[in-house]
Amino acid sequence: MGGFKTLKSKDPEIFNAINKELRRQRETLEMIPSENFASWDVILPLGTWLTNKYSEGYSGKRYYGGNENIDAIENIAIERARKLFNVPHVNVQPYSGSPANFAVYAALCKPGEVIMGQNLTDGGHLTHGWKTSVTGEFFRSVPYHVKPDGYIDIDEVRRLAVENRPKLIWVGASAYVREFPFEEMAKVADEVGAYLVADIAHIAGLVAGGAHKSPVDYAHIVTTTTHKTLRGPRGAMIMVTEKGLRKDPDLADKIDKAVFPGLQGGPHDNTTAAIAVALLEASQPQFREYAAQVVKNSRALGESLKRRGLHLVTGGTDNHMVLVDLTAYGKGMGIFAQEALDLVGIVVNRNTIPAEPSSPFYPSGIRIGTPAITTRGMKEPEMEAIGNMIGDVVDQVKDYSIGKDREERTAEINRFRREVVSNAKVQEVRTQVIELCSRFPLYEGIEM
Ligand code: DSN
Repeated sequence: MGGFKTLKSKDPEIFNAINKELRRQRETLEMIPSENFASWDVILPLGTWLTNKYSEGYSGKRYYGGNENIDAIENIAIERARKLFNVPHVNVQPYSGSPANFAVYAALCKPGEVIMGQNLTDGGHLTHGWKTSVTGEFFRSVPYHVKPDGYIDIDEVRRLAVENRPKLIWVGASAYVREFPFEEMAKVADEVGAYLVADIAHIAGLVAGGAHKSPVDYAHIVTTTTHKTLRGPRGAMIMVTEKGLRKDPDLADKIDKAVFPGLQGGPHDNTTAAIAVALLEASQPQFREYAAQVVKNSRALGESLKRRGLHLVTGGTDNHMVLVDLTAYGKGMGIFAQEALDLVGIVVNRNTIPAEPSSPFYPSGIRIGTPAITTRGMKEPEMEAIGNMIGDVVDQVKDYSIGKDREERTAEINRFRREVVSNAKVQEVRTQVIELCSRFPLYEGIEM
């Protein structure tokens, strides 16, 4: 037992794909802000026999026998999360971030009630009421926006809340580079009697590590995924705060019932164990250093990009990511930058920017994050170098355009794809990326 030997001979197709993915992660700079590298100790429990068990229900109240070890694991995960985030109640069973957010709706809102969240193209998340998510269909979604300078428009939030009397207001986003104004958002929510729910999926590790203000004194509920800055497995948690219990003493019970039996069946116990390990890691002093370095790196990267003439939304960052506005070169340029960067091994995602002039599929920016490369041990000097590499690559795509209609766009993207593969600068930067990655080994000693 153990190792990959049997998988290699039994299922070479899957073995090879997993092996190639390990190589890809080692030889590229992973800069999607929502990704990270979980430690081997976090990864291990995921591939164990814990995956075999059914545990519907909660600790001490399961619908299946044989759950004594699962109860112990879930209790440990809950206790660690309660301590780390300083909250009285935690549910560690949501399968991932979207199901966690759906559970919050299920606990608090009836279909048709008003909810508010940061607009998707202003950096918000699909599950905060965007029109193509069921959350935009089942509830009356009143989105709020960022101002032209990229900061959340609190005056608009207040005006919309007073006019529409939402049941729930989300604070938290997928592409927001400044500290979230938890206190101001709480004042608005309290004024109109709404629940304030902080979705800290992106910044959970920064909050745990003391590098971002905690929402716990301001929000009634906090949701998070566990695999982003928190560096755990793919999973999620819902936390109920003291403030939440003061507003509604049954809130913890409502959340638990919404997760199970409301929305889910058996929890993924292998994930719960891995979450527990990640929470242990996040409570160590080294994790505080990690969280602080993520932000230092993000700031250093931003300064390096600015020196290369690139424009950052809000002019900088307070957290783990920067958002580059490429409109100086035309609208919808994100696709060219993302694909050229992919070729050199700098993995980012194209993203909308405030007042997006194009569309979510052909947006005008790129989002670049430092959580994963900081886990590899990179610091400010490497950020300076990466900023220059990104500057060099973006220089190569400036003269393409997405055209004025679909036909022109297809022709231009095809021309770009033909040309970029043989671009000498792109090839040169690819070599630099490989060299940089080789100095910061990933999953050392793991061979397949
Ligand atoms: N919106 C995804 C991201 O930030 O990458 C997470 O759901």
